[in-house]
Amino acid sequence: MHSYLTFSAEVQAARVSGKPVVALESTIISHGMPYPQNVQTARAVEQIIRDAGAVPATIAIMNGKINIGLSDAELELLGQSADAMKVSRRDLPYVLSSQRLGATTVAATMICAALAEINVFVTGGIGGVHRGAETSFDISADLQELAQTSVAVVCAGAKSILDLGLTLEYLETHGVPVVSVGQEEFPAFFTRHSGFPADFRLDTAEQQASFIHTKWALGLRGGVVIANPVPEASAMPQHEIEQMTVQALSEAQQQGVVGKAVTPFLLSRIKQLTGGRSLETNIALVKNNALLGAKLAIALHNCH
Ligand code: PSU
Ligand code: MN
Repeated sequence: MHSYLTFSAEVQAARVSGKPVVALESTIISHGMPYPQNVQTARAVEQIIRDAGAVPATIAIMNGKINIGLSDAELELLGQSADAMKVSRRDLPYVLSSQRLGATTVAATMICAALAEINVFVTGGIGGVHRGAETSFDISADLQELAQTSVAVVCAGAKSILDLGLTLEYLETHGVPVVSVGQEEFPAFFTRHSGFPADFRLDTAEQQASFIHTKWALGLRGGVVIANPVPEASAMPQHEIEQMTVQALSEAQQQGVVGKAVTPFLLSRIKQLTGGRSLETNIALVKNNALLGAKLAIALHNCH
């Protein structure tokens, strides 16, 4: 096993006894939600996975190591630290070699999960092709990672701060299957509807696991997007989100926000504009994804 990896006692025990493990990202903790809701949510999400019979492994970079599973103190440190670096693929060698504190994005969490032989990963929303990418070239490294790293990513779709049509086109070009759960449509994170169909609909964990197992058994490397719509009762009104997204996008442009700062800027601005409501939606959908991820990890475990 890779010398940069270090496992929590809980995850190490799961590896020894062969229990299914579910990876969780940490940018959602450091850059996606405010303290203390971020730490509370991270703990609640881990507990949902345990209660469903799998083992949670929140991933972050600390002291030159990739931590697979965090202790309570480590989770608290990450949740409170103002200077945790947002780490995607290109940032991994820097954060490790400089011994900085790093929170992993979807792309970096997939890389670390694969190194640790974990094949199911739960998050809120994936990155994608940004609106206006034809001039900004802003396309999340998450999409390239999905193209090449063999981890199933459970999410609630992607936020409409992105161009969801172009995001789906990009995934198609790179051979990444997009599977919706319980509906035909690709969900848009805060809402269940994007106006775009997913590639396939698979409602049960067994169907999803069989699909993923088949992909990898064929030697087709790369990820699968499992898009699990936010529960109806927790979804936000479509027009409201769209209005705030347009405002946040224009502010980002006026203020010259570029590069890796774009996504955190938009997420935090939308959070402010919706008051606490978008945060409640965000927490509900991550919990909903955690349950699905645990069931999927168990079903995939039984495929082998
Ligand atoms: N989208 C969300 N919530 C998030 C992110 C995206 O709805 O927290 C985070 C994830 O960590 C994702 C990253 O991998 O932002 C994408 O950033 P970028 O667009 O800079 O690649
Ligand atoms: Mn970007």
